[in-house]
Amino acid sequence: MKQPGLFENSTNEGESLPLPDANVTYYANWLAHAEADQLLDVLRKEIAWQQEKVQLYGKQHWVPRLQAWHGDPDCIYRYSGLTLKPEPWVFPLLSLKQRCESVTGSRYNSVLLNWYRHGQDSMGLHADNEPELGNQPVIASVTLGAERPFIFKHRTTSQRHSLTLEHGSLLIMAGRTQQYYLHGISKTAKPVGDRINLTFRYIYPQE
Ligand SMILES: O=C(O)CCC(=O)C(=O)O
Ligand SMILES: [Mn+2]
Repeated sequence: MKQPGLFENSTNEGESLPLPDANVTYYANWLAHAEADQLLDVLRKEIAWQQEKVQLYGKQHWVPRLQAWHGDPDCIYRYSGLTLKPEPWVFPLLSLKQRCESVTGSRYNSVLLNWYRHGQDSMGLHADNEPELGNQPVIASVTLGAERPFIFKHRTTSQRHSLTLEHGSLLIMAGRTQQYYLHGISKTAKPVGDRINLTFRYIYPQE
């Protein structure tokens, strides 16, 4: 997966979202446009994308998107009833991880990749609050490709906030965000191109 020229001159100031009880920072154009294009292309081709099945109310359903999980060998992740064993770190995921670490000052040992092929691919409202993520995880989310609204829903007030995640952007969810909010990507009937999202996470070892 060696690709020279990725990740050049790509930094800007983050903006803090006005969400009560949360700590969310958004960096538009975190990656320069050309490198985001190149990264999207590389990930489409080089990642071993899988479509998982989950059990819901006794019925098997295809997850409406493609996924991949990379990280340190001991990072076993249980997610919506799935147990994912990681693929190893490869370029450019490792470089991207290191760049996320330098923005947040937190460490990551794994990344979940999601490929939304079209408007019918989605992710239901959920929180990244599995026990292995620990208390108040700092999640770094990189978006490439088509713009889709990212929805936050406050768990008690039900207040919603929609944020369009742009090509090459970085979203950091920290503090009490997972405790107070659900988030997700809805389906849309509009014609939209494909989108890849990467969420860098730190998984604590489980006994
Ligand atoms: O695609 C996105 O922006 C969200 C992904 C997400 O919430 C997750 O992987 O847990
Ligand atoms: Mn999530």
